[in-house]
Amino acid sequence: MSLLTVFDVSLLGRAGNAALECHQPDGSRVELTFGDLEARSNQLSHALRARGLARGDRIGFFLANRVEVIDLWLAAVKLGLIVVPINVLYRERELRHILSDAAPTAVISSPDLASFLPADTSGWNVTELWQAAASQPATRIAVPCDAGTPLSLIYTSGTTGASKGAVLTQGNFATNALTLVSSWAITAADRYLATLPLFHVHGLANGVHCWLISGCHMRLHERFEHGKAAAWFESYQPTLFFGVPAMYVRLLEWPPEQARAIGRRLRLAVSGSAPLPAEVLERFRVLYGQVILERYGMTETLMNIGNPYAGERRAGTVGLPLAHVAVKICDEAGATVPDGTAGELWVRGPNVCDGYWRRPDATSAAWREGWFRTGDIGVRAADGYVTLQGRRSDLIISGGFNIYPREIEELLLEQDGIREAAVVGAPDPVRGEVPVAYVVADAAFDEAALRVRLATQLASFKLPRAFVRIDVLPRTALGKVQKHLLPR
Ligand code: MLC
Ligand code: AMP
Repeated sequence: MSLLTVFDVSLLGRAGNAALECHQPDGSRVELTFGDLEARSNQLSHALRARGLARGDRIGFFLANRVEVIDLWLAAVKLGLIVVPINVLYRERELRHILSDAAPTAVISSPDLASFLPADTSGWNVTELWQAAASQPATRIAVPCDAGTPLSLIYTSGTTGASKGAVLTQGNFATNALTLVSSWAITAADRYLATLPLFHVHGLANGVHCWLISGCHMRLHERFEHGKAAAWFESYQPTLFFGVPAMYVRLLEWPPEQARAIGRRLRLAVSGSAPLPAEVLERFRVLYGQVILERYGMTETLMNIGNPYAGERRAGTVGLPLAHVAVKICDEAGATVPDGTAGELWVRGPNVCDGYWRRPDATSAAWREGWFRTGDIGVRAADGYVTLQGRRSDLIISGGFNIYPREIEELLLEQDGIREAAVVGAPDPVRGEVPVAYVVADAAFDEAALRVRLATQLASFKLPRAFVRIDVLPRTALGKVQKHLLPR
């Protein structure tokens, strides 16, 4: 079964139903039915074909949330293309790496973002491409695809510092969303407020796919803006919201009467991508009258474990394995540990990606006898609830965006005046963690100039919030930096 078959229940079966509302970057308001989305993506399929794209080709998008991202996704499903979503906050260094690794035929972008792409990128202007599509026929082209057809290369930071493309198939996306729609009782009557970025799996694989499969209504915003979010809840009256913990922390700022009114309309609020502090869950429950459902996933596996919809949503835990996922918790040697003992989570199921794009070494390091090693450390209670306790690597998660210290450390070491560098996560009340750099630097070190330089190279969420100068990094006898000994 291809992904299109399950989308067709909405694209064809609910063609006349209102599907999507959003504001475009030029301020214009768009309202579309599922039939409109079908026609638009058909026209785009013809336009992409006319530009030479065929099954298996990669096509990147470097765009903020807007309706064209949806059109592109649907056209790719129909043509068997492989979409490469690119975080709009990425800058030169990150962009260069992804583009050289994925080698997309082109990257679709808007003028404001296109200027950040390396000069040798084959960039397609979003407005021009959609203008060309508007004169194409609205008849469907559907290339035969099945669950094994790759649909997306999504870059996820690796412990090596350079990110790797997880090869996600049509079957991965279908399995993930079909399970979530049934597990979370999502129906065509729901109203989903979408503020998560569409270039990551939380907004894309969960948000967009649950919407298309259930046939509910979606309001899409360019991004979450904490000053406006509560007003959006009031005007749209969603029944469904997916967010990262930083968004829920922001929503706690809202006055109690308004929060309570929003909470009465809300049927389900889901949190993931970073740990949700138990205290935030409790404060949200008191204010909004809703118990947030926390779930756990990854780019490579989509969703793995979640608290139950009908059952105890236990604060501080990520709940129980989802219906299609096998989970085991292992020691370093790969043996299953008893309940109550911490170990690494290994997962297996039709949700797990095919491997890393053109990285057989990284793929064989991450998979063991059909199990994917998540790198997350967790413990299972006797009744099956899983609590995450951290990671094997020193990943920092800031506002739901992942940061691998090694990538920043490598860049710092290339700078004049820096002899040694170590980057760690410091606690932050809203974003969970923020990166802080410890540097051993000589007299040539100029922090202000360095900040300006780094901003052109790295996404803003990766820029160290502080540079702490120290005389020497604490190291083991073997020379490994002991980050836990750095002053915080
Ligand atoms: C943040 N910024 C964005 C942006 N999100 N810019 C453009 N588009 C976005 N989507 C920039 C802002 O411009 C600002 O830049 C800085 O980030 C901080 O923004 P803020 O609004 O002041 O911060 P805050 O209120 O803390 O909110 C940040 C946030 C953002 C929660 C909106 O962190 C966010 O959207 N996080 C979602 C990440 C996500 O989707 N993760 C899923 C990964 S998948 P400047 O220059 O002023 O600093 C995964 C698997 C799984 O992990 O299990 O889901
Ligand atoms: P990414 O590589 O961006 O897909 O991020 C995946 C990582 O986010 C996982 O490996 C976890 O470390 C983390 N993560 C996702 N959901 C949760 C959660 N509910 N609690 C804690 N960490 C989470």
